[in-house]
Amino acid sequence: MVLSAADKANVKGFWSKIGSHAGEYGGEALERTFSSFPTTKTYFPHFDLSPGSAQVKAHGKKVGEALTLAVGHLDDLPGALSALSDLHAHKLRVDPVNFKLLGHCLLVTLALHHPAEFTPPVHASLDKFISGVSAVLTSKYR
Ligand code: HNI
Repeated sequence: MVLSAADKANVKGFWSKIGSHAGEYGGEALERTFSSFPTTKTYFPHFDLSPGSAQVKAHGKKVGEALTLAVGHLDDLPGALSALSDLHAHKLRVDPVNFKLLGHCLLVTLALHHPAEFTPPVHASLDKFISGVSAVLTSKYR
C-alpha cells in the first residue's frame, strides 16, 4: 500500500484536527465493530463487552494511540508497527478479514466526528492509511 505525498498530507492534516481524541474514537470504533459485526467479539472472550464497557474503551484507546504513532511514521509503517505485527500474527492470530471490519468502523467513526474535514480525497487517503496499517499487522502470517 503506497501512500502518495498527497495522501500523507491528507492523513496528517486530518489527524492534526483529531488531536487528543484518537483514543476516544478508537474506543467508539471498537464498540461499533463489536455491535455491527459480532463475530469480531470472538477474539475478546476475556473482555467485558457490554455497552459502555470500560475495558473496551481502554482497549480502543490503545488502538487509537497506535494509529497516532503510525501517522507519525508514514514512511516506515512496518518498522513503527513491528511489535504489534508480531503480536497480531504470532500470538493473537486474528483472521485478516476482521481488519477490514474494524477499518471500516474507524472510517465511519472519524467521518461522524469530522464531517466537514472528511472530504472524498481525505476519505480515500484515510482508507489507504488504515489499509496500510492492517497490511502490516497481518504481514507476518506467512
Ligand atoms: Ni488489535 C491488542 C492495535 C486490529 C484483536 N491491538 C492490540 C493492542 C494494540 C492493537 C495497540 C494492544 C497491544 C498491547 O497491549 O501491547 N489492533 C490494533 C490496530 C488494529 C488492530 C491498530 C487495526 C487498525 N486487533 C485488531 C483486530 C482484532 C484485534 C481487527 C480482532 C478483531 N488486538 C486484538 C486483541 C488484542 C489486541 C484480541 C489483545 C487484547 C488484550 O488485551 O488481551
